[in-house]
Amino acid sequence: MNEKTGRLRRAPEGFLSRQDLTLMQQQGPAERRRFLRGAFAAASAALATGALRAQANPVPAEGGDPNILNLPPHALSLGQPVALEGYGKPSKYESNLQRRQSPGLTQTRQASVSFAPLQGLFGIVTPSGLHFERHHQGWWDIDPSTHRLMVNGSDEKMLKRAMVFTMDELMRLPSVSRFHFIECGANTGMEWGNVAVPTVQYSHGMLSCSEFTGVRLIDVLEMCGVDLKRARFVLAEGADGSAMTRTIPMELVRSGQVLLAYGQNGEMLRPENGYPLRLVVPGVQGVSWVKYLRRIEVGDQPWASKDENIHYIDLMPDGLHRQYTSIQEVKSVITTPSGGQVLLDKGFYNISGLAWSGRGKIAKVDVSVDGGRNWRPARLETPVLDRCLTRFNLDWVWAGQATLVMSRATDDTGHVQPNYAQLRAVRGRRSIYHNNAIQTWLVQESGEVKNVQLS
Ligand SMILES: Nc1nc2c(c(=O)[nH]1)N[C@H]1C(S)=C(S)[C@@H](COP(=O)(O)O)O[C@H]1N2
Ligand SMILES: [Mo]
Repeated sequence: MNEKTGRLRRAPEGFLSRQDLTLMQQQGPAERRRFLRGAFAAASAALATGALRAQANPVPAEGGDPNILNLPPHALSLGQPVALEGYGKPSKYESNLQRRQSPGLTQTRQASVSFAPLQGLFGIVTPSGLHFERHHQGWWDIDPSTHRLMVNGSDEKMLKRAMVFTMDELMRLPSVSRFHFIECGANTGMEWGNVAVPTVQYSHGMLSCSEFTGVRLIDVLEMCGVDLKRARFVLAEGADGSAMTRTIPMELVRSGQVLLAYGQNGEMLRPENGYPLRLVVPGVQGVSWVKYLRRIEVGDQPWASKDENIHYIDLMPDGLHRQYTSIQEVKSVITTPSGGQVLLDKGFYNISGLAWSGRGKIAKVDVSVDGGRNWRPARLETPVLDRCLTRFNLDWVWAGQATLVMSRATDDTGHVQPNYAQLRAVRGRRSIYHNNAIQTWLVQESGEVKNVQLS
């Protein structure tokens, strides 16, 4: 296990031989199950014999007769009592799993970002305390009893009744819960020119996924008497000092996907993620998911706000900037093995990663362990949801030589994740936003994993 970058599990020694595993890779799922059963039986039989006994529990007394087993303290006395009240925390042994800032990336800690430790997460949900953070002017813990959402039109014709809602009023309305990913448009932005960061936390960690609960924006606009023939865009405005205003096309709102969200993973939003109210705009770059949401305006043209003119625009090879490219295109990354981790010995490993698309569901993820010459389909774990992270896994036997591992996702609209050569041919190398290129990790002979790019 690598101290800084999180966990990597390792098969006990003598667990499966390399020949066995190569054989296993060539077999179908039924044979694979039989094979793993057999291998486990052999491993547990081995536990009874000397070498592996120290791993068993109870443990032998130190310096004593190895055949007399002493019970460990946690089997001899009472455990911790339940607290009278309290909020649960992770095990102290998991204290390395933290969201982290990239040292030197930003000049102030208010206009900054912390990255989610993707290398240490399972499944698709990001624990709320590990959700990445991106603030343009620091975060706030706003009193929900004083917070208000105003809904107005840019003129009277757009919307019959401008309204102001309290949180209590919003939470009385019909509510929906949906799992979605949020990815900052600048995720992987440091890697446009060359390899710049060592780990998946820093290369892809401006990405998180939660179950969001809230009210459909379209329902609230209809309460206010929106004229859907005139209204073509909405403006979302945050209550922090960053003047974070974003234009969102009405088609997305009409589809019922855009939410006024107050819930995240079963509880209220975390302050860092916009408590008490944020916009959820599935598939669209994070900047449009306005936090501390205080106002929605309905209009018939884009507002061309600061963050739509000087930021979150794509610098193209001809030197011009492209605006309003807000969809997060199909993308994937292998989180195990990934940069900064170390494989302790050759043998069986579960390659695992995440795939997502701002256009729909993930249809397929292919994995290559030879630098992109051959590809094998990974298993997509359920649930596979619309505009949501999808977990993929693949059996792999590392033979101990230098190996290039990479993943390539395809979504259900047919979009395929590009490699760097393809992406740079269209977008150049000097952009910041919307880098969805295939990520390559080099497993070195030493077992150390490095971030690399294939030209
Ligand atoms: N009010 C407000 N909303 C905001 C921001 C902000 O600074 N202020 N940052 C935006 C950006 S750039 C991103 S990527 C997401 C990040 O959401 P998170 O901090 O919950 O991960 O929030 C967006 N919404
Ligand atoms: Mo962002």
